[in-house]
Amino acid sequence: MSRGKFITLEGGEGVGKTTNLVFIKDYLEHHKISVVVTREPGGTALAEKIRLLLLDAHSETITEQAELLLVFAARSQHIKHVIEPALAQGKWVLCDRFTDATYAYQGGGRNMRISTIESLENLVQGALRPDLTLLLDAPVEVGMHRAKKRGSFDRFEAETINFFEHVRRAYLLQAELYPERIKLIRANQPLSDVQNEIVDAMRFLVRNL
Ligand code: T5A
Repeated sequence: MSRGKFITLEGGEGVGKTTNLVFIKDYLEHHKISVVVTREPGGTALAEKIRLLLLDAHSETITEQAELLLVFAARSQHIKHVIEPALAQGKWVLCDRFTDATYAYQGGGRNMRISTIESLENLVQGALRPDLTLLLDAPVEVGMHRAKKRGSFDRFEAETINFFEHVRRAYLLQAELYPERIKLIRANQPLSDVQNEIVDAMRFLVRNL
């Protein structure tokens, strides 16, 4: 049995990752592909607990190092218990955020050293990298406006516009560094146009089945 494909969705707050995850799952299943949908931080019982630690506001400040290590601790559980087993069974894994988010938020937003993130990436993931990453990009205000409609903000969403500008810039830099893997999707368009771009970006993976 051939190994499944690993697809990740990335982008700043409120750009439409969760909305389009459902669309992509339906698209792949229409092509008779068995899909596991998951998310980061999270995806296992323990990793979901770490997600709560990361997203909830606490009276004790979380250091930047602790935040980075928590993200990778959750990722380690997720890879071992969900992602790798599914790929080995020939299933495709569709993941709402992965390590590009760490480069964007902890690298760009928190200004942590890229070499530190790279070391943890290699330690935790070995050779595992996504086969395709769809980077939904929109101006920060557009995403924040959409996210606001949902109500209260989590610990990241409460950050400044400046923080999210750095996050966006770091995501775009990742796309420049890995043009083969990361496909830029213009998320500041009507949903149907966003989804047409997504289908175009996925076509080569599906065609090669
Ligand atoms: N994090 C995560 C790190 O710091 N480091 C890491 O390594 C990782 C993995 C996770 C947080 O953790 C941080 C980053 C994050 O802050 P999350 O819940 O995964 O949080 O991420 P959020 O960005 O908070 O998720 P959101 O649900 O806010 O955003 P989505 O999923 O991008 O947006 P979605 O689909 O919910 O859409 C938002 C609204 O916009 C509408 C939707 O209907 C919805 O109402 N919408 C559109 N409206 C008009 N036109 C379109 N094209 C639209 N597309 C969607």
